[in-house]
Amino acid sequence: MFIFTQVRPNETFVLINTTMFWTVAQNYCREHHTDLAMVRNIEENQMVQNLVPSGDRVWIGLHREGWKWSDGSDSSLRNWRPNEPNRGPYESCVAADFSADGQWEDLECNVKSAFICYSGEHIVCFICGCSKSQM
Ligand SMILES: [Ca+2]
Repeated sequence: MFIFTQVRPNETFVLINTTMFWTVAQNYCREHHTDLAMVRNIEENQMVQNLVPSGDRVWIGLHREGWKWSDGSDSSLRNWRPNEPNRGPYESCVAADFSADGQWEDLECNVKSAFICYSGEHIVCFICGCSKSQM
């Protein structure tokens, strides 16, 4: 069973309560939804928080290559817990920790955790027809 919350029109966050490695979670999201969730501002952090039981930790779509989102876009939000990120190349994947209001910590990617996907679809219509592209 999925739990959804609306992010924007045509965009939702989805909590997946099965624990997986970060890269497996990313593949799962890409296969079944759009990608791991991008938490781009405090409002989106709050939406994720609404899905996650307090105290739980969930993978989000941020990783160490310049702290970019799973889709390659830069993260302007920085929401690290105090003293994070803290272990350099040993911890390259990011989880939101809801024992600390969803603040981020870097973890080893081969930790199993529940995670948040998002589903989004951008539909562009032209006179000659419609094309769908994923946001
Ligand atoms: Ca860490």
